[in-house]
Amino acid sequence: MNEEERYLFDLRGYLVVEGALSTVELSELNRLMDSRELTPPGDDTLSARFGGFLEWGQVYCELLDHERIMPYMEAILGDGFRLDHYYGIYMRAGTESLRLHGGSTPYDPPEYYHFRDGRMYNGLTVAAWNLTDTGPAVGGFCAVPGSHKANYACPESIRTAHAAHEAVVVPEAPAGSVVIFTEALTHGTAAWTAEYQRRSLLFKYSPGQQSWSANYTQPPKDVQLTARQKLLFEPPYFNSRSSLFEEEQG
Ligand SMILES: O=C(O)CCC(=O)C(=O)O
Repeated sequence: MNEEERYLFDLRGYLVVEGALSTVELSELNRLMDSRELTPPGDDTLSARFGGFLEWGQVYCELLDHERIMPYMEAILGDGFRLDHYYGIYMRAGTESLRLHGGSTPYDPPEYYHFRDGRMYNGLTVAAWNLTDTGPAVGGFCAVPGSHKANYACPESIRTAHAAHEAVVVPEAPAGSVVIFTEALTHGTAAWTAEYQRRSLLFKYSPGQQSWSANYTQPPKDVQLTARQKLLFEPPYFNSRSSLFEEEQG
């Protein structure tokens, strides 16, 4: 994470890292998803979710600790973070928006953004891999930049206007990019209008000592994980947590 990225993440609460996936990775992820022949998404948000993709193959599991996100996650969450839960979002033309949620105020204990002793501390943090383009012309992830530090609750007028409000941004995030955001940010989904499917894979990480979810996500049964990937499935605790960044974790 370079100086500019760190500044922008602190300022806005999210970052778009373009070109994080190679063209080979991107086409393999899309090919495997095509091969699953999922029930197409409908109009409502619930029908626009899918899960279980870590079972689909190595290339999906490699996203768990992909070399392009690990330096960002270390800076944002510190060492020892864990996979809290994960799911995918797919949308078709007409799939509805998801309400704006999150934000610094009112305070939500597992979803925080703090700054102490010269570094940031984040609660639940998301790496959302885009397998197709999202952005202002088509919909997808949207957020109120800076709201992870807001001292007032997001007004109903902004929630209602949603992506039509000037405070809400739908960032350009091309296929192959990863959108990293703190759940302390007020964010949601802008309705989908493109003829192609939206395909985003959301990996939600918590700092090592906490869990947002009541269930601890289990590793896939049929895919061999590296030692480091296995560490991401450790339950929450703080003391003597193994480093994700020591050489021997491979
Ligand atoms: O559309 C997105 O990427 C945001 C989704 C989201 O906020 C959620 O699933 O809770």
